[in-house]
Amino acid sequence: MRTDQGQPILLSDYRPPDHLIETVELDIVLHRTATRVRSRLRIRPNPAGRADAPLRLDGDGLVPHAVWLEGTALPVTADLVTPDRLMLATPPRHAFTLEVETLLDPSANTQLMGLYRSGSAYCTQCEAEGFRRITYMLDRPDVLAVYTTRIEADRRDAPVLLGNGNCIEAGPCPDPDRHYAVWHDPFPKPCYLFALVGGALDCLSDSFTTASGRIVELGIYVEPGKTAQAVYAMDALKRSMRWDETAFGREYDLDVFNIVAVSDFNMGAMENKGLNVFNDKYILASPRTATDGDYAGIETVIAHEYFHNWTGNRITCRDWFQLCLKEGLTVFRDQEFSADERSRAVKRIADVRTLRLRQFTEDAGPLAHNVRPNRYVEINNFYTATIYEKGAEIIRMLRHLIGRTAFDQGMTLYFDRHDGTAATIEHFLSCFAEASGRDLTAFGRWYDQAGTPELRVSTQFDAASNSLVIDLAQITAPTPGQPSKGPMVIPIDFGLVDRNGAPVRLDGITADGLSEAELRSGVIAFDTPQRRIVLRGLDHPVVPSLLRGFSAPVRLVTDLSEADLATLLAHDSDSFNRWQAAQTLATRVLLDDTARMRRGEAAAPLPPSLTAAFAAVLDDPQADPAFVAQVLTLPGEADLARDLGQDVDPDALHAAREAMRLGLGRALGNSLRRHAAAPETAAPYSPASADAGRRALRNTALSLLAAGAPEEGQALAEARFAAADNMTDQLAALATACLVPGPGREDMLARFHASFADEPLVTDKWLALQASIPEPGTLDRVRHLMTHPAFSMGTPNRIYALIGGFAANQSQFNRRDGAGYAFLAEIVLVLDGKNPQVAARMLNAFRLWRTMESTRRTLAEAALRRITQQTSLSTDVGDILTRLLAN
Ligand code: B3K
Ligand code: ZN
Repeated sequence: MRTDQGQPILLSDYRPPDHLIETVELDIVLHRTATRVRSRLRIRPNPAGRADAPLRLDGDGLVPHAVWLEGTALPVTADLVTPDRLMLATPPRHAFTLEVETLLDPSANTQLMGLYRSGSAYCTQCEAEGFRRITYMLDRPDVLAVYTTRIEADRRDAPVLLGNGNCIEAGPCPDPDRHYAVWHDPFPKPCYLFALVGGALDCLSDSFTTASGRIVELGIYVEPGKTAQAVYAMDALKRSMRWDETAFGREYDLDVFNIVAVSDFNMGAMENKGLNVFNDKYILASPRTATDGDYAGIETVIAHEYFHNWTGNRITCRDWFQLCLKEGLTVFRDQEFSADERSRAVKRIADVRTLRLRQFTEDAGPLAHNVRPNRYVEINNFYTATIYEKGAEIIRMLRHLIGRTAFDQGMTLYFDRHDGTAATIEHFLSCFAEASGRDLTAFGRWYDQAGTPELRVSTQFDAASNSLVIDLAQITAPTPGQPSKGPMVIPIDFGLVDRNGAPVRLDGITADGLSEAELRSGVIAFDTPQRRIVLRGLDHPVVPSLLRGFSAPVRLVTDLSEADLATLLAHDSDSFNRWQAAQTLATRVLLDDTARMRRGEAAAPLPPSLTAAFAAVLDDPQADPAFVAQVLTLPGEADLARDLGQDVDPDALHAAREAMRLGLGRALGNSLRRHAAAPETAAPYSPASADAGRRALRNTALSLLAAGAPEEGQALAEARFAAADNMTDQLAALATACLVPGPGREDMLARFHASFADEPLVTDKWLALQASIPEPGTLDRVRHLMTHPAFSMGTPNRIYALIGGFAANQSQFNRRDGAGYAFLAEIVLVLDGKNPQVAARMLNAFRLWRTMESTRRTLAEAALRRITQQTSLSTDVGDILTRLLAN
């Protein structure tokens, strides 16, 4: 445990380091329980720091053995070194060398930070502050050093030895059972990008020739026997490398690029320079074991980590407050990559779904924070949807506002100017201000003001004057620590559609309240609390299509009529807004029905206009199947809960949503049947997006059909389950079958598990699916599954699947008797002693507890307070708890 626990770190306290570290030479002798690390640091005073400052290196639970200053051994006393820091009160005033030897036990490292064992391999995770668990260091991202790493190990224990950069030497040790490798990374980097791996791993090799002709050796290392499952990841890697050259002009810069897949990993993957380490969930795929969604996830994460080589590694962050500088930008880049590789419209819809589910929900509760926080207690708790997803939205808005040309110029300027440095948001924004000639000061508020702005729009067509009046208003509700908010610069991409669905050209109309540039570009830069826009010269009524492509991360509240929304759903040239119109129509009905259910009434019959609108999309032979599947997927229960905002009864929400699924299932039965029963193509499985889209529609139609006609749906699901030649269809069929209680589903679950008992990643699907069943028996089922040999509290993937799956099950986690809350509290307490990062992540399930109706709210609070009673909570869990419970 660290001693600086619980002390907030403030952005306003930032000072440049007093010392710089030029080189780090590591000599690491791997051993399962006693790894020896010798570190040799070349340190010099920083001219930009304080003169005569002491040197304080960070450590975290280290066992120091010896320290040498300029070759002379120093006595290892507590003045000099403790497990958590190494201090030289009066370090030399010139450059000097400090050597330290520490001893580590990788097998005992259950936090999975620093050096640890996963399966039969040694691996590391250093971001954010894991390097200090390996050796003493100025562990901050603005200290950039050149690393050389010698790794030695028993040949049988670790035949493969990998490090950052290029391998410059390798060979046998004098003891013939041992060998070593030396890796050198010429690019100065912060220590959070350090990595090493050792183990018995198989390698899938390939190569890539960069635009300028450099040949890069590519390797993906996996557990023995699994290279065939890394083929798709390799393909995604090569496509990512090419795309970054064409889209951003960025080439790869080392002779090798290695990826290692491990099965114990706290998050998705890590962008260590030249040596990415991945959760194997984002590498391994075969048609038999991975769904279309898994393939898409692999493509995204491979691209994301690869793109970090420029946005994150070559240009890193000055301090952790600037985390979105690399994360938001890199998410934006991976989203663009996937949009180019797949259907742009469908990708945008999927990204916005994620944004709303994860980020809007975070923004709506006690864990809301700025995209650039100004304070943190535990930085690991800030790898959030706000930093990542909202961070990416800011970049997207910037491009909307200044246009593609200026955006591209700004990016080039950023790469040229800040390569090799640790930068800030100000550095980044000023490149775009220069490139566009615009003042981006007000826009910069997106980084420093939390909360999701609500954009209210009311529209009125005045037939007498042939004009459309649009009133815009924006308001952002208070968030923790920010009681009052200023207006944001909201880019509103807009167009007009006439009542027959034809687009209305903007060049024939005049406008009040819109600048020439706004009218020409079709993007309103709405930056005041209110604005009235009057569009004149319209000879017939029109429907405004606002926020096209979801041009800003705001909650749009419109007064458009059902008929207008139906027009947009049927005809808007912007696919996103077509989908959005369907979501808005459905949400209105769902929230009305929820209120009805709470009054003890039944759901109202579905409005015929709604079923007609859905039917039209479903029956459109021209429509992209993936798009149709998105339209048919109703807003989730968590989204509806967030939209309600208070006095939430998850049972009523669930019932309302099920009632609508049943209604749609019945009303659209014939069309759904046609899609659901559409024969499979004879072609072998391909994860390509067109094929995936067809499967998505077939399976979504099946699920909706089963809601309206359970017996028929169940029979179809069972048949598909048995006949499927790929995991996508098989899992979708199983999920549909799981909604109907009875021996049928239990039998399918058992068969599924038996076929994939030796595939941990498929076991995760099996666990998650059962945890998501919206029935009161689910909690007992989850408890029972925790005793299953396939489950382990030591493996994050298993925990995310079973416990995380349950926490996402709105009606069951939020059970009215509080048993779901009590269960999660129990789990958090057990996990905290083992892996605080994962424990803190699980605690996030409580982020909307205050919006629940009062019985649940009281029970949730009691569960949270029970956790606080535990002495010796980790900083990670303590920080989240404090914020969840703050008034
Ligand atoms: N940068 C890592 C995340 C590290 C999380 C540390 N708790 C992965 C990524 O965003 O690419
Ligand atoms: Zn990232």
